[in-house]
Amino acid sequence: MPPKRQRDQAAPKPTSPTGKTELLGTIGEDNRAQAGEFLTTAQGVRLPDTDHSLKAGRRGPTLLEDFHLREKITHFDHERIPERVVHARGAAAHGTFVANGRAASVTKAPFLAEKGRETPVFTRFSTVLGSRGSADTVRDTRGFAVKFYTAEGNVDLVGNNIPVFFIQDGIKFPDIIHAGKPHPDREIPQAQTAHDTFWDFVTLHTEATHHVLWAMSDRAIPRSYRTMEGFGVHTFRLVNADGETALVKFHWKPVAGVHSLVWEEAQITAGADPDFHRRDMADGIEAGAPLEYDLGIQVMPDTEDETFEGIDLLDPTKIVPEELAPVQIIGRLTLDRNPTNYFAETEQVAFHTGNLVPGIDVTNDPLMQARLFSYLDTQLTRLGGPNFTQLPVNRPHAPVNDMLRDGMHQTAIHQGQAPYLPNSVDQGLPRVAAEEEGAYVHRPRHIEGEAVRANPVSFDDHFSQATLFYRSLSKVEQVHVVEAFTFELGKCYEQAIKERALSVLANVDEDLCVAVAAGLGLPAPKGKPAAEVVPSPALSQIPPGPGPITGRVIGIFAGPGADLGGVEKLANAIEAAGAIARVIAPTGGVIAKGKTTRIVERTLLTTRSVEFDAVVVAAGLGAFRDIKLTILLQEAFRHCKTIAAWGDGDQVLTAAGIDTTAPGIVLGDKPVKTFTADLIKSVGLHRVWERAELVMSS
Ligand code: HDE
Repeated sequence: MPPKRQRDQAAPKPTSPTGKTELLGTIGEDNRAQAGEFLTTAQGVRLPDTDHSLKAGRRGPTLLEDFHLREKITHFDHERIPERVVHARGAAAHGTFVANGRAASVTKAPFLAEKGRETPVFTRFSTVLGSRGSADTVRDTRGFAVKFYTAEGNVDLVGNNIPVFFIQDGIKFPDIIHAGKPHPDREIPQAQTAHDTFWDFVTLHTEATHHVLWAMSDRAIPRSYRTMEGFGVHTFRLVNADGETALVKFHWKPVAGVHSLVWEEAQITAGADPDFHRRDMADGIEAGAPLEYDLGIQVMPDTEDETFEGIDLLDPTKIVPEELAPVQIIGRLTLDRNPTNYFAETEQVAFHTGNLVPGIDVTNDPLMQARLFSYLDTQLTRLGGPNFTQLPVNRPHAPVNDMLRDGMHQTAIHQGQAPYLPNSVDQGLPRVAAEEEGAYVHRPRHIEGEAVRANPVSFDDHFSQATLFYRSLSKVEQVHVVEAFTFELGKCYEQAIKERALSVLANVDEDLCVAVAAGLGLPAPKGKPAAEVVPSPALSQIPPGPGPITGRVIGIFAGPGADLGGVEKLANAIEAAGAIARVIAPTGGVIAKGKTTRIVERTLLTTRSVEFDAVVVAAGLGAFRDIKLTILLQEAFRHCKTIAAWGDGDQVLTAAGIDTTAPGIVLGDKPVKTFTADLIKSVGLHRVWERAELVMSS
């Protein structure tokens, strides 16, 4: 028990930050929300007017005594906090993690090991390079940070959607980030790697090559957070109830499949809807389509050399192919609630790789070791002091009795007189726990060696897994990689950097190097790429068959005169499949036919093809022509999306120059079952890649 308050002591009343005294209510009645019906000052004084400052006469100067003006402006002046130095742009959701019990053999952490155990989580997705207001769909690595509010204390799995990293040692993090951020003289370009300094660094520093290959692949332009894999990147050490250890890599597998945008679509979206990913997540959750991921682990024996099948598990530029160590699913994450307030939750959440509970331990991966220092440190500046763990989104759901005292923004009112141990004044409390009582006891681990600034020799292999990645992709994905390299290097000004990049690619794959060199108009140098690699099919994103379409968006073009009964039927079928139907019309308002009406959700002016995973033209509009619709359909066609029409809707397609005999065009007289089934199946395949050669490759 915490020490009792002394008889002579009092403390402020237990009010909420907004002056409420009642206990937490049901949802929507949170006592931390603003209180009362009247506008007040921060001190709770009711205000008669907030539009006029207090002046000496109607035309007179403003008076210093206007406490309301000064408080309002002063608070406003300090509304912004420093944005994250990396991962500034992000969006988040609340949810639950449910363990399936299969991890019990490798970890004693109950939130992973106990079958059916439910743990509340907060997950923040992000891009790395852009500022807080930058676009969502830029080519970049995505952050995938999960805070588990476990009964044993908070655990953060601060991962990315790419399983490897640019650097092997955290001491180089400022270098890679400085190189990727906008140039310091003109502060351009924003949120992208298509510029000289990035390519200068990664080509001089070839351990980045594997991550660069992923960054130039479709992985760096996800379709949605719900279609993105996540990875813990580093190897972790799990400890079971018997004290046995295993080396483990964490994977998040999206239930909706792994899908990406195409590059042109990503670029258009950055302008047409810079909030694309956060809107998609929030809309999906609101529409009742939660984001779901299975948490999986690859388990490797904890051997003295910490390698597996010749792969150094301490090297964060290496993966363990899933074919060598299968991903075993240990639970499911469901994100089903949007935050109430962006700043309070998404902006103020503070992750830390050192937030661990018994059963999860770290390894000597030198990248991980630097992170263990960095995350705590950065919050001191970003959140203005050491008490950021007391912010509502960061508070553990386990009792806290930490002896940490005072500091900026202290909101706890600690009792007792002895914030030190050992003490007798407060009855010797709080006491330390034994391992059986849940204490995080560090496993003794043998450490011996000379103090050196050097890497293990095995870290010198910079290319073999880049080759493995490239050769494991399907043809269409390889073409995307070639085009991404050609685009990014084509944006560089320095000839020497382009040439150096080609000499790096020559060591990855000859065909890749030759194709990029051709695009740049430069000779292809010779290198020594690994001759034989065993491809890992798990690295390709092309789905083997149709998958779920949960949360995907299908646009139905239906102006006045359209077959509204059919629209209704189709929209219902789409929604029954877990997807979102949006009606597009030439102008806003409501379209009506007979007794049927339908609200227009998008107009040709407010939308663009990039909003939809498929577009359908309703019957009744055969004669309708509009250049914006033509562009919408042509873009959808070029981006290999499913296009459908029923009745005379096919005339609109033909008029837009769409070859209705091309793959991925679904036609029918009416939106009957077979029509909707074909449409849903085609969207389930994500894209009509058979069309790619016709429309996309340059
Ligand atoms: Fe981070 N990283 N990082 N990082 N990182 C931050 O922490 C850092 C790395 C990742 O949504 C910062 O609170 C160092 C790898 C995510 O709030 C900072 C190194 C991976 C997020 C920081 C790395 C990540 C961050 C900035 C090299 C994937 C966003 C603000 C040793 C496994 C979390 C903050 C969120 C954020 C440091 C490398 C993932 C500065 C020094 C590898 C998802 O502390």
